[in-house]
Amino acid sequence: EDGYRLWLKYDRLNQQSITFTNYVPFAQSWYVGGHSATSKAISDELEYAFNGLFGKSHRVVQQNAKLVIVYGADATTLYPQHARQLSRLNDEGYLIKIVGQGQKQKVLVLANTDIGALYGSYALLRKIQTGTNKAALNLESQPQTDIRVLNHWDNPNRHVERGYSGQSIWNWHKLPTYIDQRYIDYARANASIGINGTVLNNVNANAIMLRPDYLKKVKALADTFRPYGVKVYLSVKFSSPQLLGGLDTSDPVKTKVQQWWKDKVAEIYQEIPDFGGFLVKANSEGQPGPGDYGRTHAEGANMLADALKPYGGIVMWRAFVYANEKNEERSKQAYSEFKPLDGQFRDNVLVQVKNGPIDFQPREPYSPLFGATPNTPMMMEFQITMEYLGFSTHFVYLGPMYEEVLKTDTYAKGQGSTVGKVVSGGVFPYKYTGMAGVSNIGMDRNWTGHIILQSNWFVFGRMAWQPDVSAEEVAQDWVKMTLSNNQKVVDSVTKLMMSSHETTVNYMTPLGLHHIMGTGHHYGPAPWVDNLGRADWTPVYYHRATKDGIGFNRSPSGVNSVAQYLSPYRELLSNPDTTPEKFLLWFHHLPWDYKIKSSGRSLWDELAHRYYLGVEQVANIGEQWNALEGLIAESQFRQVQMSNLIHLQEAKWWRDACMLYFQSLSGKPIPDDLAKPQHDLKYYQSLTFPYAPGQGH
Ligand code: BDP
Repeated sequence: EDGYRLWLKYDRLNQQSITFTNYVPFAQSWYVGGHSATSKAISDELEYAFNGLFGKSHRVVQQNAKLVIVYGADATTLYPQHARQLSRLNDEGYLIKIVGQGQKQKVLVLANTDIGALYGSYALLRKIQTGTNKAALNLESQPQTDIRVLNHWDNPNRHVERGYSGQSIWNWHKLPTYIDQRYIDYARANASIGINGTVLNNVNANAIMLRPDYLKKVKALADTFRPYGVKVYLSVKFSSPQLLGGLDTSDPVKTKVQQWWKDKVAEIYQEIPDFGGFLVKANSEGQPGPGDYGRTHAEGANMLADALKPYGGIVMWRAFVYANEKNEERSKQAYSEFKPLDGQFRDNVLVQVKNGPIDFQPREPYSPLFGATPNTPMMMEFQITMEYLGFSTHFVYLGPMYEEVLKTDTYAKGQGSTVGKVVSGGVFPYKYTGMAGVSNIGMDRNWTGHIILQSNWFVFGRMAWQPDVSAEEVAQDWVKMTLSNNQKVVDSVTKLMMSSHETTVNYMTPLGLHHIMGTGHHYGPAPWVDNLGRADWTPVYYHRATKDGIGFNRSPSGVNSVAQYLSPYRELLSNPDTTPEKFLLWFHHLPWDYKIKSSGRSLWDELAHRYYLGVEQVANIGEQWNALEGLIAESQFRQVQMSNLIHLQEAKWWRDACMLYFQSLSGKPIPDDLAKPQHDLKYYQSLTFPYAPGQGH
């Protein structure tokens, strides 16, 4: 076991176990209806899974089957008693039913389409893998968002921007002829958690992807993924008409530019009839866009939307912008730019916005764009790759972070208008809804560079399907499927996972600090950096620490970004005494001796306390993990154990560098009971990492 199989391990169950005896009849006689490629994919998966789990697998005719998986007309004719329930489900939903008694007992997986049946089959396998009581097999599920996509920041040369798990899994050189087994396993893994799309290339897009020879390669991937319900999308460069088409402009209102896109889109659909659409990063961090011609984001997005519309394609237009003419404070800019455009986008455009208003920090308040646009679907963009969270050596489960964001109330239509509901169309009736996750996948044997980080891919899929699913429940499933069903392992690892995000925030950016990491590569702490191309790239801009205090005043007496939130959240955030402590220094600049409500400590002491606590918590992860030796497969165990050692070193580095730096401003002592930093500030400031992974466009 080296992690390659992810959560689809299907290792042999103990013959004495209840799970084995409960489910073995199904492995001995199962049937899958239909003749599509997806129906074959279901059969292949069952064959593989049942042989693994039970050591046997027999496909039989429908009449003799104890497990029947059917969809569409087959489902409603064979089981008319469930037709009503089925008709209430969408195309991707499924029902799992246990019917009859004793020898006559059957399990039914019913759906409207083959893809629904595929999702239902994976759900059933998950129930078996996690040892679910057979009596509990009565499920009805359908995705709450339409577009559930991974965003790969992968370049054509196989470098992955912000990737920490090796090269890109797309071997453009050998495509379209060579179909790596990894592509199929990738599709299986995604289908098993409900991910139904993939944007193959980096948002800092290379126009080459739209060249005819590359489209053939894209087609080969699309053909490979199709049986698994995974659609292919591309990131496009807005200046492609010039770069590829030789036009003298890419101005979206020019007919020749519009025609170029129409022709290109027609060419794509010729190859890939179910192509998903485009993802666009425009007028952001140097990328071209409609703003280059004085046009709005809506004008740019609509031009592409018009080209895609006849084929059912969509545009995901990113709201990650921070260079507006008003030169506003960075956290305010996306809202300022996009809120006024609400209602101006075509109905096949979604605006894709990062979860927080700055940039994937270890913790951010939600972006106020969620809840602000009744007429424009806001699509969630989470980062799964660990750009700001320790690359691929820190033990961090992101479920609780995603959950925190999705459960926050925007009050857009009164109480209960959570971000998750906005995203899934439950607050405003969006035509399309979606969630994107910036992928953490690479060529590393274990896919994500760290076994535990596989769980972030897993939880992203589960939360995109069901934004209100509990992070803890998902963690448990993942541990059981990936590591072990042993109760001690499940309890212990789930517990570590559930507190791991808070732990990381403690030793990196406690109390609402943000953007204090190393320049460019974002590896390690560098809160002292004050001289970059833009002030709003520097850590000092964000923490604003001086001898008097620390934090960014975004309250009404400062830059007033709180005004972008709705009441009563806005008022809550306006006052340090009512601001959740986790966001204190995000919204307020406070004196070092400001008294922290929850602890009674001074702000300085609280900061110290959290940095030190974070390191203790990381040490605890290592100890708890070591206690599981022998209960987890050797290779998985060692991989995590080795990463834990690096994790602890780096947590100490974060703590010591930040403490010394902030101390140089506050002049306050590190409390006596806390260990003194290993080195002096100069030492930490002198560290350089020219070859840190993941940087560069
Ligand atoms: C930042 C990353 C940069 C990405 C950018 C984006 O540092 O590599 O290109 O986000 O999302 O966090 O476009």
